[in-house]
Amino acid sequence: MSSDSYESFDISMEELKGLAEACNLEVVGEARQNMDTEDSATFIGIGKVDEVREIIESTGADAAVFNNTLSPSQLNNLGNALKVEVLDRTGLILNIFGKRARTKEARMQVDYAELKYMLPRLVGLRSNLSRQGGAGGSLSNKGSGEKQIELDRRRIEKEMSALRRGLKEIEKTREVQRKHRQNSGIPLVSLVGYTNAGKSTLLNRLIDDYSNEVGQKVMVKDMLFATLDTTVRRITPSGHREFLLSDTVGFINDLPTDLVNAFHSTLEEALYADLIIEVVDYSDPNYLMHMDVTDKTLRQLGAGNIPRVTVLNKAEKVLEPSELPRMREDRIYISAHEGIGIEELLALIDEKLNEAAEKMELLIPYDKSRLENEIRSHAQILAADYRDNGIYIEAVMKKEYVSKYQEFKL
Ligand SMILES: Nc1nc2c(ncn2[C@@H]2O[C@H](COP(=O)(O)OP(=O)(O)OP(=O)(O)O)[C@@H](O)[C@H]2O)c(=O)[nH]1
Ligand SMILES: [Mg+2]
Repeated sequence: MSSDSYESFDISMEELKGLAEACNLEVVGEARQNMDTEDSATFIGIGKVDEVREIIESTGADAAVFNNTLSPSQLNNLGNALKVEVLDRTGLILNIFGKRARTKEARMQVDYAELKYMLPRLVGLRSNLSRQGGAGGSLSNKGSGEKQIELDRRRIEKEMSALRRGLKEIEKTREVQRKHRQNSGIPLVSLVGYTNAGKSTLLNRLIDDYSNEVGQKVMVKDMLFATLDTTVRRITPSGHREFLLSDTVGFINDLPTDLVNAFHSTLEEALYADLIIEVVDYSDPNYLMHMDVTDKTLRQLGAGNIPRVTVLNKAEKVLEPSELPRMREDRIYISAHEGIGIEELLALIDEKLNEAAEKMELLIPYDKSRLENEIRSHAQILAADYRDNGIYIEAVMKKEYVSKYQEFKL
């Protein structure tokens, strides 16, 4: 039991059910164990193993899912004792990601994480196979088994390094795209938050109302980890500054480290944002814990200091329509699904982006004309004109650049 209290353990078990459902598993029974120290062989102790076996026999379950990370030998021992597929939390999340990955990058990231997960578990896999084959336990066989494991290990390591190389290549392409985006001077706003909070719903809502890319909506589903890859769309709200909006993989408590590492390039998308929109499912009783996890994850990624707006979504389930939208400093209560509070959110985004940027009118003398390209590389150009006395530029640029061009200000 990794959680520090009964309450958080309950939440975590509830979430485990959600994860199992996202994996197309129906939950038919549950057992709990409370021990000071875990059992090194079976994690839950032999008495509890018997209890779980009884549940499996009476319900006809095909799999047993554990809420903790199990060691390779624990997975192996439990598989032998329970005679069904045994998954731990990491295995379950990997399974969901494996089912859901669509783009080449997501696919490769999941493959990599799966192989990394499998590597230390090879011994168990092999011994299971040889037992099933009825090879018996003769000593000569043991030698060939070890050799086989060694071969498997080498094959997997080779595959992993090929994947790593492939991912590096994709990362390079992504960097070029990012540079290109930065050069456009259009600010980047990133949707982040706990899985199932409504990030993709909000993106779709904004695409519907404020984008030319209406045909390019993203998938919305009432399940954990519906989105695995990153989508960026251009939003052009009338009367406000346009911006690019990105939607990416959601966060969850105890996201396995291997997955965080594998998905680092996808997750770090938030690092390059001018503004982060943190989407929260306000109707979820655990929304404060979700905010905590999101905050920790952002800080882990190094995105803790980026300006942030918090969107408390699904608020129509909790508050009366007359109370919506509600705003409190950098928090706004909306319903992405019902389209309530969208205008107000856009105004807040605009305000936040403007806090970090300034509109300037400049006149650059012709002997300093190289500055024109420099400005174009980081600012959004609203107008440019080659006049007799210099190059006139009207641009919106980040505050940090403003002082550099002070002497050319009109
Ligand atoms: N009642 C209500 N439901 C909402 C609202 N916004 C989103 N939903 C529902 O919440 C579920 C999850 O929405 P998504 O947009 O897929 O959530 P997400 O944050 O992108 O989730 P992942 O991609 O899985 O991380 C869907 O069933 C949506 O229809 C809302 O404002 N009110
Ligand atoms: Mg989504």
